[in-house]
Amino acid sequence: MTPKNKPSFFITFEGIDGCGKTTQMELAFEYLTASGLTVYKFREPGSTRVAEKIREILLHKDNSLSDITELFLYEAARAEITEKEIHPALKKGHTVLCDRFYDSTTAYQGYGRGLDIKLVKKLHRIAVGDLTPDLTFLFDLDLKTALSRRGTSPDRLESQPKAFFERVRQGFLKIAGEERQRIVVIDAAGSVEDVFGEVKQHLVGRLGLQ
Ligand code: Z5A
Repeated sequence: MTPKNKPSFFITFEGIDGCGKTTQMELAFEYLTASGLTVYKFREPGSTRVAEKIREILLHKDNSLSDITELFLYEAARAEITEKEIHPALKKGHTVLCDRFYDSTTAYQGYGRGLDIKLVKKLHRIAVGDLTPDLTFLFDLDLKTALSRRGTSPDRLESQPKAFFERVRQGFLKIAGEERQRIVVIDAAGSVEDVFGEVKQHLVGRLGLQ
């Protein structure tokens, strides 16, 4: 597979936890690298020294945070990774993969916590300027299956009630419905191989791989 001349490409992987997005991002990384692209992969929150510290605060289950504090911390971590890692890689013409980005904040803090969606979206712009993913995969999965794929010791976010995750899932689907050009909804209930088959088709089409 040879990539056509594409200056840079920014791809994000979204969905409720347990949907399999991290597994799919790893496969996409291997596939795109083998296709001859220089590919960087990051995770949110995290991927810089400071953002990883913010991640610890956000996920430690002994920390009690107000909804607004939580929102600011996710956006702060995002401002860090955007300025220090994502922008520089894109400016060099590379491909960037990110495990979650601002759609997660819209879904979790906006639809999940019930914070004002317009305010949440305003903060995205303060955190990342005009950066928008070129392509977003939303891995949609029913809650029961997603929960069965999770580890055994839940972090602060994973300890939320089921109704919270149902709101988050529906929130993600609403966001995807509003941005059909950018966001591809993938049924994540199939095997790892079947799900990646679909991801790969979109990668080939959107990145002009041959
Ligand atoms: N959060 C937020 O609230 N606001 C924000 O703005 C952002 C995040 C950016 C980050 O946690 C938490 O922060 C997250 C959202 C919130 N919390 N929740 N709840 P994280 O980074 O530690 O974890 P995660 O992103 O939620 O999920 P994850 O653990 O990385 O899981 P995943 O990416 O969805 O799935 P996976 O790791 O690829 O797979 C999970 C398991 O399922 C694993 O054993 C796989 O081998 C298995 N798997 C994967 N695919 C399949 C298929 N197709 N079939 C069967 N089994 C599979």
